[in-house]
Amino acid sequence: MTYIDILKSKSECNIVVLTGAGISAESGIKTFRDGNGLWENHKVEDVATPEGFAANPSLVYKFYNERRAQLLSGEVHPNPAHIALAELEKALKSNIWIVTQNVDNLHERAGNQNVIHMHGELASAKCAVTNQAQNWVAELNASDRCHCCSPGTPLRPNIVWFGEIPYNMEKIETLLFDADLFVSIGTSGNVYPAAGFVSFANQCNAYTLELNLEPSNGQTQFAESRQGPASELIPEFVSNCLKYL
Ligand code: BJW
Repeated sequence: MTYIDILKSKSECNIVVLTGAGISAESGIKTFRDGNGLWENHKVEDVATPEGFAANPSLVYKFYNERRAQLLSGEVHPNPAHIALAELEKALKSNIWIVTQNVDNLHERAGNQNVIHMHGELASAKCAVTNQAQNWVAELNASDRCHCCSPGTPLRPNIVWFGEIPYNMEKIETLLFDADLFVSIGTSGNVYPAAGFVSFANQCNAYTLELNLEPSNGQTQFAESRQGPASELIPEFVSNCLKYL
């Protein structure tokens, strides 16, 4: 059996797509685990933990300022994988949700509206006290203040770091519970809770499909796994969905 048999058997199909850094790689955004445990030459614990931020806030602001600037520079654009998923949402209306671990905004720029950013967003900052988020496209520095407290308190990047609880977990669980098809794209399966979604989707009787450049850590848990670049695999997947749904 393949996912095409599932598509053929359903008149309506609830699809949940989990995306990771691999879907944005061909847009020019580096993935996380390509550089021997270093992200842009930094140790993970220095730039992606609350402890790292407390120890050296300037380094962390600079790290995310550079990544935000790259994202908004005009050099980075949605690639054919993002664009295909947006076409699918347009055709299926409310039956597809993208749960992304990515902090870029390429799904939205391609046209998807049903997007959940479980690890936060680069183009946003949040109050370090209330956690209230606000759009942020400029440089973010220790002197910037929120609008929700009086007097304003410092803002931090709106990123979920290690040890923090990802966003919208209840909504994600509900979507997985109702899913007929769970598709994991461009993620190594190293980081929880996202790495556990395949197991939960299996328990909820969804068909599970992995589309990744290489087999992920959790590959054996998927009913089906296909390898290749997202810019090829995703347009092919979407074209089959549009053909059979
Ligand atoms: C292509 C491609 C192409 C390349 N086409 N494919 C021990 C056991 C279990 C869990 C833990 C544990 N110890 C600690 C934990 C928990 C911890 C964790 O998982 N740690 C692991 C490292 C072990 N997790 C957490 O702390 C999370 N919080 C949490 O668990 O809270 C508890 C809780 C949860 C739920 C309910 C209640 C309580 C928080 C995790 C936050 C992760 N944040 C980051 C950093 C964001 C900052 C930033 O962006 O700088 O998010 S980590 C980083 O990894 C980032 C990513 O979103 C995430 C996932 O990475 P991803 O997307 O998979 O990227 P890569 O690079 O790993 O893989 C890319 C893949 O693409 C590869 O496979 C390539 O082959 C492929 N590829 N080109 C297709 N063209």
